[in-house]
Amino acid sequence: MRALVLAFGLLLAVPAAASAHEVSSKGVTISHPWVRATPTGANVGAAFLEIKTDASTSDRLTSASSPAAERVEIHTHIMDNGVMKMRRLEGLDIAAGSSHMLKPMGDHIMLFNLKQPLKEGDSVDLTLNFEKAGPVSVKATVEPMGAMGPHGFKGQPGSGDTAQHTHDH
Ligand SMILES: [Cu+2]
Repeated sequence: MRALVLAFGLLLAVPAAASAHEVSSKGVTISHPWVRATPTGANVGAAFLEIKTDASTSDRLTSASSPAAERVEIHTHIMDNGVMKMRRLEGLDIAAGSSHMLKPMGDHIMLFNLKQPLKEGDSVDLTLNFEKAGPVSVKATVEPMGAMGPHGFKGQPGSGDTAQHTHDH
């Protein structure tokens, strides 16, 4: 089933198949979850992903959790007197038929008190809790420090990523 869903996602994503990596539940689809690698000693990380909804589905992200961190919060960035600051959100409303991108300098998921540094190439389990869709669990890939997008973000064709995501297991 999982392989089927992934294969379907790849079909839809052509020609950007290199970055197909998504999980759906009840009209909500999470695409390309990723986190940034953290330096030794850092105990805070950030996760980014895209939340898409079907035309008839609106939902609200109410919380998130991860075994990799003690505490997980939904954050946004706001401008305060010309200074970019992070602010915690109680939730994130996603309108029907929309795509909401959590990305660097925008809304993001913050991981506090990491149990260990996030290493490039690893993956981190992340569960997003939606009001209607319920919990949606994804594996976020750990991208290099300073990355501004998920693997394949720049659309590199034929990256090893494609084969990896079509594995049937
Ligand atoms: Cu934050």
